[in-house]
This record gives sequence, structure tokens and C-alpha cells, in this order.
Amino acid sequence: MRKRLAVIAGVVTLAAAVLFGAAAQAANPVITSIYTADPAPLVVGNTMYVYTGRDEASTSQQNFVMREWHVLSSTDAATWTDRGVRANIATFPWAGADAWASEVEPRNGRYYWYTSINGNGPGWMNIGVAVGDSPLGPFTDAKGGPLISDSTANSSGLNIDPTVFVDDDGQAYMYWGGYWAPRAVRLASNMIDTVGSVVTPQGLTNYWEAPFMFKRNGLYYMIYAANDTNGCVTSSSYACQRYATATNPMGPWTHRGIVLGQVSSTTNHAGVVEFNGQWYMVYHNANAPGGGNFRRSVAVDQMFFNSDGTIQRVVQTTTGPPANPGGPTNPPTSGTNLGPSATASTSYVSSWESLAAINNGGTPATSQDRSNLAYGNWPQQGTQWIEYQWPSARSINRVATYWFDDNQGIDLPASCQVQHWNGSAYVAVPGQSACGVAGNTFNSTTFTAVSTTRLRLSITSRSGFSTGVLEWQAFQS
Ligand code: FUB
Repeated sequence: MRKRLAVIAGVVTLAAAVLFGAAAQAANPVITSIYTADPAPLVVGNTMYVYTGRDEASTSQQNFVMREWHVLSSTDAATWTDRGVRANIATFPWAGADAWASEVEPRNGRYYWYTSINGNGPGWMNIGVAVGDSPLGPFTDAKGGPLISDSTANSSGLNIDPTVFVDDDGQAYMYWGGYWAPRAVRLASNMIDTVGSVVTPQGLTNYWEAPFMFKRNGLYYMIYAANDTNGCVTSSSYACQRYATATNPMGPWTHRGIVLGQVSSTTNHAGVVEFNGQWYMVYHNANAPGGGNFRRSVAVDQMFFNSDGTIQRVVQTTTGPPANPGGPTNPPTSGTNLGPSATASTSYVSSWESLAAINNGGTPATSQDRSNLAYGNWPQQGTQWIEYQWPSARSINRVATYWFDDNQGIDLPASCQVQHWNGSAYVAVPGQSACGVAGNTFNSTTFTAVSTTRLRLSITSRSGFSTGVLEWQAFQS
């Protein structure tokens, strides 16, 4: 009975916090209404989400008191909103304490939230996984037990701090581990089972904990906390972020140096993301009023690459980044939308739907809003396309797509790509940011400006579904 009451209390707390999310001003730390730690960023459509733990220790407590995870969001990387508690210990009925570092990875329109959590079984920390249908959930336990525990062969000395990465070929990888013991394993396409053996990755020099994996220009990057005094920190109670690169997602890795110096909290946990053409590092420190090693706060700063792919050391600021530095403004209403002046065509449109929907200038209320017509290609599956053609070349550097989802045969796509006609073939527009597949919003994709008469959106459906679009905007650069 006590456990059931605890679960109900957890659900009530979750609901209250979801309802009462708080907005914040541009500054570092980005949120000061609560203490937040172990940030992991994710860009979906026009929004950067940051998944964080919450530090609840009092000023006199010298240990982590962490029971829930929050989601922060921003559409300009400068102004942040706490979207409230989106998962907590009660999300995992088999666990009982320690909602430590986590990370969310999307796949096929679902969002998998990998967490460090103390299970009720033998040993201490485990890796759990919850799943939801949107970046904000709701999230539920996906597996009914730990994905990794102390019983897993060759698991880490401390099974915490998962980072999950899905490569372009669909293969997913998970790295994790504390106590100087990194581990790596492949994940099945269902994202909740491991495949093959757990291995000890090579080349992550001075690894302590907190890995975060990403890919840029075909090169794999791993940032991670180290606590050596060989250029990293002044005392091994503290940590810096080192990074390594690899040409294979399982390594071996080549250590490249320090990307974030010592922070004001003893732990150092960070993530990296590209948003509107700019790279950011999110990390935590103890700089919020009343902050400390167990009362940490998330900060965001810009991160810059050198032309050889190495990374400049991140400058920690108290101001945070300017809104969308050097990038386009976010709202789909900004700039000149060339969609309405284009002639639209498609690989297929259902006889009862209308291709005119995509460039009639509508602003849908939701992905189910047919009030300005809807384009759908049911019963086609796999890859279909829509296209704009202009009588003479237009210079374009951004599109925004509002997907149609009729909750029947048409669903949000698995993936998409913006292409242009280069005179002899359709090719991907250069330097394009993620082609977002979120529902109920415009998904903005930026790219290096192309001068073209034909712009195409290639859309690949989720298995068993067709796809649709309510509005497709193409912006003059
Ligand atoms: O927040 C608890 C733990 O502290 C995390 O799992 C580690 O990465 C460190 O930040």
C-alpha cells in the first residue's frame, strides 16, 4: 500500500509540475526556479529541448537528492522555459531512488528516455528506458525492468549516464558508465534491447563518467567528464570535459583534448547539439543563487569547430548565448514564403485530399486541422515527395513543414530530406539541419542557400503508414 501511495503521489507531483511550467530570462544558468543537473539536449523542429535531472538537496545535505527529471525548452537558445516534470522515479515501477543523468533519443516518431536509476534489485545503479510519442511525453516505462544492471556481463563499475546515438544506417549505440569505466553496446531497432556483447571502448583517455555522443561531417564525437590533474582540473574532486573522435561508432577513439574546463560544481556533465546552424554545449555548474555541488544548474553556451574538425574550448559565460546567433529567426512567419507563388506537384495524392493544401498559406492549429485542406498520399508507403517549381531560379535557405496526421492511415513520417534540382538530378540541399518530423508545429530546416527552380521534399513514411502535409513553406534567403 505504501508503494502504491508513493506512486500516486509521484503522478500528482508530475501532473502539477507539468501544468505549472515556468518561463525564464536569457542568462546562465538558464533556470533558477529549481536546481537542474545533467543536461542532455535534443532538437525537434523549431525547438531545443534539454532533459535534466533535478537537485533537491538542502544546503546542509552533502549527497544527491534526485527524484525527477524535467524538460526545458527554447526556440532561440537564449530564453528558456521549464516544461515541468516529465518523468520521475515512479515512471519505473521496478526502481526506488536516484533519478540521475539521462538522455532522450528519437526514433520513428517515438522518444526514448534513457535514465540512470537505482533499481530495487541487487547492486546499485541501472539504466532504465521510458518511451513517449512526443518530446514532452507522456513517458512510460518501455521495458518493465533495467536495460543494464550490475548483472549485465561486463557492465560498468557504476551503471549511470547513458548516451544513445542512432546512426544514419539505423543502427543504435549506447555508451555509459561511471568510476572510470566506460562501456558500449549496440541496441536493437526496438531501442529497448541490447544486441551483442558489452564492450569496453578504447581511446577515451582519462574517462571518468558522463559520455555524450554526436556526429558531425561523418565524424563521431564523444565528450565525457575526466578528473585528471594533467591539464583537466586543479583537484581531482572536480572534472572537465574531454573529447575524442572516431571514424567508427564503436571506436577506437582518438583523444582530442579538453572542450570544457572545470566548472564551479565538482561534477561536470554536458551535451552538444546543433540548432539553427549554430552548435551549443549545455552543461551544469553551481552558479545559481544558493547553488552547490548537490544544487546544480544548467547553463548553455556556444561551441565552435575549427576547420579541421577539432573543437575550440567552450567559453563559460554568465549571459548565455544571444538569441539565434547568426542564424535565421525561428518563426515560420518570418522572411518571404515563396510557397504560394510556386506550382506544386507530387508523386501521389489521394483523390479525396488536395495538393493545394501545401501552399495555400494556412497556419494549422494542429496536425489534425483540415480547415485549410490537407495533402495525403494514402495508401502509398515508403518514400513519396512534394515539389515546388518556379518559372525562374529562386534563392532559398529554409523550409518549414507542418505535417498532417489523421490518426488513421496517415502518420508523422519516419524521416524527410530537402532536395533541389541541380540541372540533371535531385540532390540534397547542402548543409541542411535536421529535417524535423514533429507533429502540431512547423518543423524548420535551414541549409546553405541554393539558387533553384525546383525544390523537393522527400518524405519517408513509418512502417505501415502513409504521410501527409498541411503546409510547406520555402523561404527566400
Ligand atoms: O547527477 C548525478 C550524477 O552526477 C550524474 O549521473 C553524473 O554524471 C554526475 O553529474
